[in-house]
Amino acid sequence: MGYRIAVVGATGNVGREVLDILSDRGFPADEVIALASRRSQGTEVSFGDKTLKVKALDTFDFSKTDIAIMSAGGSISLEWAPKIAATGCVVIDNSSAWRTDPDVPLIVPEVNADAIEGFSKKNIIANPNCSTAQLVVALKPLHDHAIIKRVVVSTYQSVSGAGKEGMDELFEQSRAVFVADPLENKKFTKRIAFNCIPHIDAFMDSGDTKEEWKMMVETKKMLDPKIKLTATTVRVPVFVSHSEAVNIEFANPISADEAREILREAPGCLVIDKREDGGYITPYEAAGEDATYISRIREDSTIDNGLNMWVVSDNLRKGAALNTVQIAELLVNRGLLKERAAA
Ligand code: 11C
Repeated sequence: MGYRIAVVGATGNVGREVLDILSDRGFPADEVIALASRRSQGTEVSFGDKTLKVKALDTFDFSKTDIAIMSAGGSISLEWAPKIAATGCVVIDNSSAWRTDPDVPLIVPEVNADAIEGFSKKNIIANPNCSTAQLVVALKPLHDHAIIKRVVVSTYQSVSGAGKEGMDELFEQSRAVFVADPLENKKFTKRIAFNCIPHIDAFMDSGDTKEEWKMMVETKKMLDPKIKLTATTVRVPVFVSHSEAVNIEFANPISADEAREILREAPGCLVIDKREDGGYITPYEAAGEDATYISRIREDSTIDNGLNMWVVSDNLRKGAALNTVQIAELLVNRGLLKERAAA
């Protein structure tokens, strides 16, 4: 027996990716429904070799739907996730709206799959921020081995993290540079073409941005509240895939060779780490792929038990769409949807 699954925000970067991944991975769905705002009603989106007509979120009846994967932004999610969840449909939410709610599990299946069991308090499961998701996939197996005390991470985040408008702005500005047209900043605060911007999301009183804060609180929630983490998040002129330079201090000794072997065996991780020209991954190569790639693993000789590494993943896939589909698969594989599907 298959499930009925709705994709909310189906016309956006992540929503389209969710539809592709549901189809590619053969998610056991009897019906997939594409939903968006009334403005997008009637738009066509692809689902495998089929085309789905987008329906309006605000008139859809969720009462016979098992799962809603929401990628429509925080304010839509704050308003709609509780209403959808109240019908008995489980919400898997991609926005930041519910991540810190103690009654909402925040899940990366390779990291904290067991925490999903608590979803029934609100019937909502949160998906982490893309820059946190790839980081915790790489940190978890190392933490299990040598206990992480502190992480210092600098990110190089692609414009697709800012949605389709972010991608359009990089494209338009790059074109304008070549033809000597004036450059317009709409989505980003400064020019992104041939530049980088050390500012993602709103500034907080501490001086950190919300993106930096999210990496800290989400890592603690999913991995270990004792881990200290500080981040500097930077937007770079790359279309897809976030990269991260990560410095880790462990409680116990761990060599670069040991870390490489542990990560080679770890779920979701792919080590590409040869100390030669091109023996590492770049964001361009990770785009469209599912893995979290790890390169440049080496000891940090300035501290005891320290390692450096370079972590790259497709932010639209592991950071968003793929992870939400993996959460949906976890619900199915653990039998957590059984009663409703049989109803
Ligand atoms: C970016 N990481 O690259 C953000 C996008 O909290 O889900 C995802 C924001 C979030 O701009």
